Amino acid sequence: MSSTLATTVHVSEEVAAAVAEGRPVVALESTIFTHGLPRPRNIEVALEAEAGLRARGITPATIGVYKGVPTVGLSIEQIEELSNDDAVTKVSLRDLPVAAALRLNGGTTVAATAFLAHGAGIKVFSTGGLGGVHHGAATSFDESADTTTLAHTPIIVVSAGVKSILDVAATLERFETLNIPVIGYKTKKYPGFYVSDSGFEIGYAVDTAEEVAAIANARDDLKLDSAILLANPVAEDKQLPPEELDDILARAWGEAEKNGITGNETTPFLLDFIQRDTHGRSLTVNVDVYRGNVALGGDVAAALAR
Ligand code: PSU
Ligand code: MN
Repeated sequence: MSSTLATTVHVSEEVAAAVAEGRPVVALESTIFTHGLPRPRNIEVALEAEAGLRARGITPATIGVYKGVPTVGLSIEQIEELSNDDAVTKVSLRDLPVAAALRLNGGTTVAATAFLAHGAGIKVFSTGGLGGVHHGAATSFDESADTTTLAHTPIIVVSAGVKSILDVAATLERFETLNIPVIGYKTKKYPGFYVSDSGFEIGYAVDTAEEVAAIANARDDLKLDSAILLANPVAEDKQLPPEELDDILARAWGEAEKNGITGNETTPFLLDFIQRDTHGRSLTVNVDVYRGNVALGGDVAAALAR
């Protein structure tokens, strides 16, 4: 598929060539390294994800906003610069025109990354955890734009579910309402990001990347425009102890409330709290989760290219 993006968007030559030739490409987001992970781990993780894909002959397309230019295929230098920029903005889809016009540096969320990746003709996108419905959303209205954007962005998103900081039940209901299929990779238990089982069941499980590719092809044949969510749990021996999680989450929420944290600051605040509270153990899990999703995204991109 050719690009439908305006010329103000920059698609790197490497990514444009791979897409044009039908070679496997995996999109990667940038909020994970601008707002999700602490320095210097953020940059190591971002570059390791790219290197791992390249070693398998798969083209990585890390997506973000560099000096106002929405960029599909950031260079290593650009990734380093965004990782170290204290003023970098968290850019969801609504922020994209503002960041472009005001020449901001931005880390793109799942919503903004999926939009740009699809526009560039990329079919697979790997991330850590998705945004979703926050606890208390019935009165706060805090639901990530990830859900509504994925409802009309036909791409495959590989994640380890939604972060356990969210209201998982409500988020799964939203996916149903928005016609977004959730497919478990080798499981019917919806993963909970830090833990391999959130406690919620999902309808479908697949065992191979080929099946995922077939589902995406059927979606395209049917001219449906929703994303397909591939849920890939962290291995049980690498998860955070599930019995500790509820207590950690309760305290994370308490701190957020006490500090008056709202809006798009909520997710980074909670992730940071959990990292400090677990003395970095959640960070190790976060990185393991991300590695697994990048590898599986590579498998799916390769299957689609066959
Ligand atoms: N998962 C992580 N770290 C992150 C995020 C997800 O492990 O930083 C980011 C993603 O970019 C996601 C965003 O799109 O958090 C959701 O933010 P919000 O709830 O404000 O929409
Ligand atoms: Mn929000």
